[in-house]
Amino acid sequence: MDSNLPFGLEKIEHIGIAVSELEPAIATYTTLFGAPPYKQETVASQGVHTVFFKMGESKIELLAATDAQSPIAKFIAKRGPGIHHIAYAVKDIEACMSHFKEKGFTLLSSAPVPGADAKKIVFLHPKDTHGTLVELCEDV
Ligand code: CMX
Repeated sequence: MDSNLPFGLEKIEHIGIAVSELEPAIATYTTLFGAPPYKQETVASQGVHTVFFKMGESKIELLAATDAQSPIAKFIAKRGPGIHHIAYAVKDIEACMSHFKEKGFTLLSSAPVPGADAKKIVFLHPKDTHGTLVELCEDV
């Protein structure tokens, strides 16, 4: 279904999975996908080490905390490892932010911030999206 551009979510860009330890998780997902990750990147501003796997158009991002203050460390302490967020590609992130703010969603930053894999990103608070953290991302 085509979204009502420029405000809609276009497609799932990736699914983020919070892991306690990166190396065993990389080994597990390398076995599952039959291929190693295509990218590893630390985003210090978000407190995350990220590792990306690709199958066709689908991407999985493993996320490990860089330190105890990381949102990933807090997430794992509270809920355990597992699916952390769903990231959706959008065409115009600023337009989406204005639109969703007007619709009553809580944006976790007032402007897009740098994300992994050459994206600018923003999160919607999970309390507004029925318990799932939503990331909007646009290619830089
Ligand atoms: N998915 C679903 N619910 C989540 C969640 C997540 N990823 N993270 C937190 N929550 C829930 C908590 O369980 C809690 O629920 P209850 O009130 O029912 O207990 C509630 O949200 C508040 O959680 P909290 O532990 O008190 O944490 P904070 O309010 O301090 O922060 C959040 C929560 C989502 C605002 C924060 O984690 C955040 O800003 N996240 C966005 C940034 C981020 O996650 N960056 C890492 C990824 C970076 C990347 O992909 O590049």
